[in-house]
Amino acid sequence: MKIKEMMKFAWDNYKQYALGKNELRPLTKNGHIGNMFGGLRGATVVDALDTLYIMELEEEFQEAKKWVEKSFDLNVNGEASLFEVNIRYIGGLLAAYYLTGEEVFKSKALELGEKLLPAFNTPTGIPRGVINLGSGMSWSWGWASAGSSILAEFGTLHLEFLHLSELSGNPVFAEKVMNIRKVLNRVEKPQGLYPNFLSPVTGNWVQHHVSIGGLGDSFYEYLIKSWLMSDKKDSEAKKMYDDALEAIEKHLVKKSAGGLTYIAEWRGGILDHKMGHLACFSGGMIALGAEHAREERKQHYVDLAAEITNTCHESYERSDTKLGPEAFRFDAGTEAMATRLSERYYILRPEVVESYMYMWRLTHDPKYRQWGWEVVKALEKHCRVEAGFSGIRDVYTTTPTHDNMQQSFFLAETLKYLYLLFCEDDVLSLDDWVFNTEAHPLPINHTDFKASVQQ
Ligand code: DMJ
Repeated sequence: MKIKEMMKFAWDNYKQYALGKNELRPLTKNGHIGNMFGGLRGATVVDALDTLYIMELEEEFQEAKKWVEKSFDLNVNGEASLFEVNIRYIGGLLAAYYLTGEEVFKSKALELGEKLLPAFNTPTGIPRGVINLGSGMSWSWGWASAGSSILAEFGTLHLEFLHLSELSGNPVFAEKVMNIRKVLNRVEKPQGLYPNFLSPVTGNWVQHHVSIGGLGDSFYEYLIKSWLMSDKKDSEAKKMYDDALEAIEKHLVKKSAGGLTYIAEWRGGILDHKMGHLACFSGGMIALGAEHAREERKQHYVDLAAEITNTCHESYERSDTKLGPEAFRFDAGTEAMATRLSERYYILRPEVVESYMYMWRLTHDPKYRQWGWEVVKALEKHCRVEAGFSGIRDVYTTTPTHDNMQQSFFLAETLKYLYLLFCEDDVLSLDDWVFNTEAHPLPINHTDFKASVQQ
């Protein structure tokens, strides 16, 4: 099918021009290393493994596996993002292991997991955002206020770390993430909301900025998914999710003059009527949680998920390329469009098609497949270049400039979710798998998940 061909094209070009680098630069036909993964290389290989496997691109999967076996070096030095290494590398390796049973993926995941542990050596056990994988030294992002750690970073470790404990028999990984939860349960939440910045030294919030988009997003996602992954035993996670969603709905969910439902950002009680592309994952998250809500709330959450997904679709529909901007606003007469030049770009992000996939599985309303197909066509028209796929700098022009970057999450997430949107529901059934925030499938433990909920 078409999406499989797109994946092959993205992979083949990465392999030809950038194998062993982190991403492909499709215009200049070379590789990009960047500074997110310390000295680690091959982000696109590890992110693509499970998508290649699921799409039955057998030869390409073997090429990727061979690279992991022969060339993936974990003895590196350099400043890595704990969060990015966890969601892309650990998540990618774990999913590849669970799908194939190949030991190499498991042993690399465990070895890398060990290297992340020193980041948790702080007074509260809340990890710092940056770690040197060689020395184990860790520190906070320079841009994060007052040495704080970021909610969406330290709150997006739970799924992978429980599996690391499960596979290694070493409880330390589970202990680290259960402790994060303890700290979060202790601290007072303004209006029931979770701000984005927390001090790893005091365990207190550093700023009262709340967002379901960047800096907050996947923390909420991992609450409901932790509960699902524990086969619905981790009731603490479910309660945290239910309470957080209720507070978000009360304080952040708004309807525009034109009738579009959106989730605003909150700065110490003042609303910023803006929604980031990243926040568009929330339609899918709310859909995923809806059937497990209290009986009288179920339909309400199905409707809310559908409305948010519709708003995100509108942000695509209102652009000339039919791809959505990085952020869109609802103020001064604007509805679901970017108002600032700096927010008009699209970097092959997955969140909107992610929500289409969940909404499709929940409702089987054919419009979600139609919307997904519109995205396929737009990607082909505006992002496909001679040697791969590229992001674009302005979604509001039909002759956009390319950013010369094929993000690894395009292979891990965007193409995988599009593919699953057109598959039968039993391909990676949501009854058996949860997707980590980089779309790497992790199995739900239907038996006894030792590490998960006992502490
Ligand atoms: C991905 O790495 C993950 O989906 C993460 O949760 C958010 N950002 C990118 C994709 O946009």
